[in-house]
Amino acid sequence: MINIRVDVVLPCLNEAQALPWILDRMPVGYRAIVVDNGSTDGSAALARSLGARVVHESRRGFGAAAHAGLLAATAPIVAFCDADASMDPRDLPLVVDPIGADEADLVLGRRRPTTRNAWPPHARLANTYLSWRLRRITGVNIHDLGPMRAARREPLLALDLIDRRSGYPLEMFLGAAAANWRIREVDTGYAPRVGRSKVTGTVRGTLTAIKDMSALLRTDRRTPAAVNTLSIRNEARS
Ligand SMILES: Nc1nc2c(ncn2[C@@H]2O[C@H](COP(=O)(O)OP(=O)(O)OP(=O)(O)O)[C@@H](O)[C@H]2O)c(=O)[nH]1
Ligand SMILES: [Mg+2]
Repeated sequence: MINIRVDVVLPCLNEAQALPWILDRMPVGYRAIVVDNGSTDGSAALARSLGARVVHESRRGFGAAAHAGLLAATAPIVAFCDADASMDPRDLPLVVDPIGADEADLVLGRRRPTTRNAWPPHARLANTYLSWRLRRITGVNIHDLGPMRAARREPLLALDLIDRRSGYPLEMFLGAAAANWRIREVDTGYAPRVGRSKVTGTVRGTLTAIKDMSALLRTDRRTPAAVNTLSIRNEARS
């Protein structure tokens, strides 16, 4: 029996086309937790048939799915990876190993495009600007708020993340920085997604992401008042 060292949370909204490739590329000792966010393309049944653990989250939103995966995880280390084949699970040890070696508390994969059209120019620009702001706010030297990442499960739960939409990865980073975690960035590959684009490739998705992230940056999440504001905002959305 393989010892599961890492649970890999894969938020999934209609990613049946990408799942076989992703699940086939999980490193040994890494367990896939596919969080089905109300897919209508058979993603959940497919993931189960391919041996993944499947968790259901009915509330829409990237953060809702990612957090449901974190709550379902039991391994000491939890990693996150998009389920659209834009990221290669074989890169996961790059973010996990520094955590296992106790050299970092949060490791983020900086997306390095593997082809010219992997990352639309507007999304790259927005991300460059966001990273610049984050360097100024936190002093952490990051260049991308990459969704492939890893941390220890228990401290991550203790961050008490509240955002349930596209601000979740940002809130995790801000919470980790506020708690003085050792945050490290490593290069990871980024390929064109398989299947229809939902966020970055669409104007609506990009605007929603900018709105969610701007709201977080306006609030200082370290103060109780900010946490209350965030929680009220999230309630209003559901
Ligand atoms: N957009 C979106 N993605 C979700 C949701 N729930 C789970 N996901 C998954 O979260 C991951 C990231 O979403 P993506 O749609 O790839 O977002 P993105 O990479 O910014 O943009 P595109 O790849 O262009 O769609 C994917 O694996 C989605 O299937 C949700 O409610 N909305
Ligand atoms: Mg994607």
